[in-house]
Amino acid sequence: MTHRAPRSRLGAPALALVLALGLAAAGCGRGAGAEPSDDDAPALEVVDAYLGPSTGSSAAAYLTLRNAGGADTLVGVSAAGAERVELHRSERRGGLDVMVRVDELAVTAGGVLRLEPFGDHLMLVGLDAPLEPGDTVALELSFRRSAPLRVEGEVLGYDGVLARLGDAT
Ligand SMILES: [Cu+2]
Repeated sequence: MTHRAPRSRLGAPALALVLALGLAAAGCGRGAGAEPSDDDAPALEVVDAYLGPSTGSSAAAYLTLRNAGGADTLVGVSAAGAERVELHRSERRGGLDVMVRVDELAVTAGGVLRLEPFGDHLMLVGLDAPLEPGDTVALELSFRRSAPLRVEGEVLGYDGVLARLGDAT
């Protein structure tokens, strides 16, 4: 991971990502420049969880997982008021952007897993009731190594979701 960004060629979103990655690496240990290795204990933190408004009985959820420690894997998510939560990966296949349901998403040592619009994301399926801007939803994330993490996500309108793209949170 490089901390030197060629500023002239990077737009704001790319620069924000570089900064976020730098912060994660800086928080990883006491020793300067000590990168966590895969076998170190993971040190996960969820920041900025939010959802889009529901369409039908489903809704997309987004969050950022920062890992200041060793490698881990997100193996499942549950949400209050939803029958289940699927992990979706966005991939480009034959010139088309498609969503692929996956069983797990990797969180690399010292890395950041971003679940964001047009990228990998969560999908709440089988909602009890429609989700509208201002609602909050309790999510629980399960990992292969770490204890489960609970987080509250706020439901945003579509404009609010799009405004998060490129945010350096
Ligand atoms: Cu999806």
